[in-house]
Amino acid sequence: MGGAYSDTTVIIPTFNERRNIGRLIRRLLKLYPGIRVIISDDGSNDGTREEVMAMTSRSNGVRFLDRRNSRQHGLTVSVLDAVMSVKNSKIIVMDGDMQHPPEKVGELSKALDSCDIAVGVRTSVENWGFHRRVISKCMAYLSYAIFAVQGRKVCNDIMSGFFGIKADVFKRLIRENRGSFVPDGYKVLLDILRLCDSNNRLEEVYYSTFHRREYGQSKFRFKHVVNTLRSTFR
Ligand SMILES: Nc1nc2c(ncn2[C@@H]2O[C@H](COP(=O)(O)OP(=O)(O)O)[C@@H](O)[C@H]2O)c(=O)[nH]1
Ligand SMILES: [Mg+2]
Repeated sequence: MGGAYSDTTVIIPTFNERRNIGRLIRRLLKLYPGIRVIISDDGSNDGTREEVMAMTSRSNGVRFLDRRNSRQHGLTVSVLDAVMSVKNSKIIVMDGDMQHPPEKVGELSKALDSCDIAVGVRTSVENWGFHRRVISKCMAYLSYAIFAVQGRKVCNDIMSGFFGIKADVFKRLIRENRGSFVPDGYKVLLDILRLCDSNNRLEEVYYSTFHRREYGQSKFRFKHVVNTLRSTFR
């Protein structure tokens, strides 16, 4: 398949995103000719699967990774499983609820021409309650401090779920450190930054607002805070 973005695959982990996912995929296909999209779904029961399957029959750039019967569920393991089937040289990871701007995927992809990891850095967050804001800030500062002290890679949005990475770099990290990723974690980027080499180049791509999710509810739970600590201290 030709097109300016035929070197790029977007991986979107999903759980019950029926009302968001169709719009996001259409937007990506429209903005980025030749791009591929993998929806890595953990057994949604709201019709996400049917929504995406209908699109896979219309566009061969879209694939549905059905993890319904997988041994292990979770955001991170869903991304890792998808990575191993990517044939393109660049990978972008983003959420399926329209909180990450599809308009910035192109910039992340271009950044990967000159770096190994490109992190989408949000400058503000829309509509998060007080608790979520405090938890998120505390976790981010803690992880940043621990990583900085250990001489590991850091960036201005260490908790970002929106990033790009060269496929060969990501695959090597998974092959060599599979057991070190926190499979049911929420912060796959933290694992990557903890495990990558100091010579992996990192760039940041700023975007203005982490918008409110379009439909449905966040799946963020207290256990994800614990998992983030595991990602930080491993
Ligand atoms: N495959 C998979 N995706 C998940 C899981 N939990 C959340 N997601 C997806 O991960 C993305 C981020 O989740 P979300 O609930 O929006 O988290 P928040 O933005 O931090 O509140 C969304 O696309 C979710 O559908 C999971 O256990 N498995
Ligand atoms: Mg979200």
